[in-house]
Amino acid sequence: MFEGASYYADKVDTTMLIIVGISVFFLIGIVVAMIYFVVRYNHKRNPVATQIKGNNLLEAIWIIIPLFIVIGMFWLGWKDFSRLRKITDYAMKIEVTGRMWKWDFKYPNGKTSDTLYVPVGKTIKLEMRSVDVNHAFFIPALRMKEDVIASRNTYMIIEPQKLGEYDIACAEYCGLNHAYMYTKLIVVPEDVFDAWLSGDSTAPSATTPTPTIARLEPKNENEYIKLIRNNKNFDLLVKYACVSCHTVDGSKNIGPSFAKLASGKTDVMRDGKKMTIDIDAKYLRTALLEPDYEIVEGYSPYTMPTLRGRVSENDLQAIIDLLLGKN
Ligand code: HEC
Ligand SMILES: [Cu+2]
Repeated sequence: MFEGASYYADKVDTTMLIIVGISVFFLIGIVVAMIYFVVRYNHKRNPVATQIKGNNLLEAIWIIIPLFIVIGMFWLGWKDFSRLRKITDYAMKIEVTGRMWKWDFKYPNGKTSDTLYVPVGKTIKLEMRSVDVNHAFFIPALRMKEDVIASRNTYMIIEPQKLGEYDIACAEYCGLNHAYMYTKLIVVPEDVFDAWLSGDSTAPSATTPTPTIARLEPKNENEYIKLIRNNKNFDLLVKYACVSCHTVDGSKNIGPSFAKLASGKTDVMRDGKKMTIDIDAKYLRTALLEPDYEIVEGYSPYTMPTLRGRVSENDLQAIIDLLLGKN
């Protein structure tokens, strides 16, 4: 189906599939029953109409069962949506302005753009307003849509978890050039985003490399193990239970040993493709926040829990520095 770029998108897809499944089930059931009744009780076979006066038990059943089914559907949609709506510890607020016929984005430091750039793995609040008529801000890859209404502020919380470029559209007919209200959501690694936000003139694309990213220089494995063990933040690996899956001494556990990072490179699968990646701050950040984006060869996805939402930026940076062999 269409690509989803957040956990929320996957949940929307699941909810959607369940509801479509229930609908198809009843569609088929009702049509089959209808055809059966048409054939069985047509005028030739059943010349004298049968009068049925009602059946309280049957009526109660077909009120109560559908009631539970629709309450279930409501619950499926509501539980994650309400969680998302209530998030208050977002990392950044971006102002979105809809106008005929263009979107504008304004970042916390005052920078503006007409393409929406966001760092991957962060929770972002979009505060939206329209300066003219009603529009609707729609990001299909995130399965998110919200009206942008003249004279009222609305908002949307997004948590893009996958690097890439995604469509943004206006989903409410707003005049002659409504169709021009297409732009892009560009999800980039956080350091790329920071460099762009703080004034780097070139607009990043999802794959822009940055010269500033700290790299892990290849090291002798024993030397690297010593660096990790002696790091002042070693305790963080215990605090976040990393060591229950990763060893430091090179032996294999549920996850690859941290000692294997010493070579400065790692073999991973991304979207089913095998590749060798340099170990740098960007790779590690993604590995920690989006463990299933790149899977280390020979290991299973959906095993490593994301640190997203349970780590402070300081701790996250400290773990990355530690794994880079810094002090
Ligand atoms: C439940 C087990 C589990 C826990 C807990 C866990 N990981 Fe992982 N980790 C894995 C597995 C499995 C892989 C390999 C599959 C993958 O890439 O997701 C992995 C991969 C990694 C990689 C990529 C390594 C490489 O060779 O490229 C890094 C870095 C990493 N984990 C760091 C951490 C850190 C830091 C923590 C603690 C905050 C942690 N992990 C917690 C299971 C775990
Ligand atoms: Cu519009």
